[in-house]
Amino acid sequence: MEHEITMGLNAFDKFTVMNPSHVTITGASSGIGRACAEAFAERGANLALWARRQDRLDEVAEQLVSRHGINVHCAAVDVRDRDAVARAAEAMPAPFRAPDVLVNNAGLSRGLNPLQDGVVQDWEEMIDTNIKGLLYVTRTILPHMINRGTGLVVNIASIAGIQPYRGGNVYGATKAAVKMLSDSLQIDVNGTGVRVCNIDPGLVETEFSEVRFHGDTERASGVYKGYQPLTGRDIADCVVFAATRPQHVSIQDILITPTAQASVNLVDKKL
Ligand code: NDP
Ligand code: 8X3
Repeated sequence: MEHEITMGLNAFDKFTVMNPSHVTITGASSGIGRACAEAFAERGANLALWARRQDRLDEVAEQLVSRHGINVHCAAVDVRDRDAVARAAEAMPAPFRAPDVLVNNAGLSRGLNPLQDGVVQDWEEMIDTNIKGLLYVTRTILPHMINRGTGLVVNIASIAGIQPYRGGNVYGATKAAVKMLSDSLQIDVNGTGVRVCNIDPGLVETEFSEVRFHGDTERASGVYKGYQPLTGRDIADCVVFAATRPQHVSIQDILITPTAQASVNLVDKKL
């Protein structure tokens, strides 16, 4: 799992660079999750990939296995379904049940209505996926990491959980919850050897806006016009950075935006 590199003149300078061998990623069929799969595969990690769209996962797996010769285990899992999460975890080859890295990435936004015009079904989908789904997955995998005494849980939250914007209401609330769960988890796992990294991305061009606008691709592409948005790979690089620090280093929190985005509401667009 790890390579030892000895540096400097005394014992305190000795550190261990982590090289994850097993990584479990939720929401790996698209966007940030898929980019994480690619980035870890390039480093030779074996992958467990979860999402609902099995055909997409199979396509990702086929590509990564042929390019990098790694093992990839795919499972069609809806993280909102607690029993399905438990069954999928049970069905995984043993090393993935206690992966070196768990990337809690599966998530979505639905709609951009002010709260007074909100669609309850959309609210429930976001809450069930972004909060409850993340909890189900973490509850299933974390105890195995704790038993082993190492592991990294990466939670993909959002700038939308720190700063509000019009219509972001429930989505932002779910991401504020993710951030609070990351901060709480830091405390709960303290002393176990398990590390937690919360990542708050700004605007990343993925299928996110297409999902938010229920398939309206024209409206979705408008979100990313007039500036250079982040890519899934930009976020994956942060995840890999956190995952490859020596065991004594914990990257607790990363806020990453496009250079054109100063805050959630201020994007320098040249339209
Ligand atoms: P995408 O829509 O491209 O990817 C979302 C992924 O989540 C897909 O793989 C999707 O797979 C999966 N997913 C959604 N619902 C479920 C579910 N119920 N069970 C299992 N998997 C699910 O968007 P992003 O890559 O942008 O989103 C990834 C994460 O990043 C999300 O948590 C999002 O909130 C967050 N984020 C995104 C930002 C952005 O600007 N794009 C900025 C900040 C945070 P499938 O449909 O196959 O199930
Ligand atoms: C996604 C970023 O600003 O589109 O979490 O909500 S934003």
